[in-house]
Amino acid sequence: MPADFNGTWNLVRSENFEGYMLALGIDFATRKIAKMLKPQKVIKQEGDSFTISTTSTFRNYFVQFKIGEEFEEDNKGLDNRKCKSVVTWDNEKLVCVQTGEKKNRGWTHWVEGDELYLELRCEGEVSTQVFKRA
Ligand code: VLP
Repeated sequence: MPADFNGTWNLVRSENFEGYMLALGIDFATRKIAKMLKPQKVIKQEGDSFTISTTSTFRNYFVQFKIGEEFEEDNKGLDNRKCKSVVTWDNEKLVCVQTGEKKNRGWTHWVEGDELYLELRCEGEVSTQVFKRA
């Protein structure tokens, strides 16, 4: 039985988001705003099909995928770089590899108790975000 990510999740803490944004080349002004945000994620999971909407007072981002099926990701409103993404299961974790201009880019989601974790990776930087059920 894979983990159940369904639900509405609010950011409660984050580590090294600044480092991740720097690795992505996000400009100073945008980073100053982005690091103050408390985004909300709404995840819908039906078998191996997922939608993840991340919303905030500043920008929103939506992604839709099926496990194991590569898709074009535009990262619109984030760094706007296109990449080819694929999400797979690693036991109970969802692992996304984002192949493109940036090396070692991707993310991992997992649930621990009532918390949703998101590890964001780019080049040598790793940021961890923790969300709680709304
Ligand atoms: C861009 C980099 C902040 C910073 C400026 C905009 C959308 C997995 C995945 C969904 C993400 C999180 C994106 C963080 C990139 C910041 C606007 C923040 C709100 O989540 O849940 O594909 O990629």
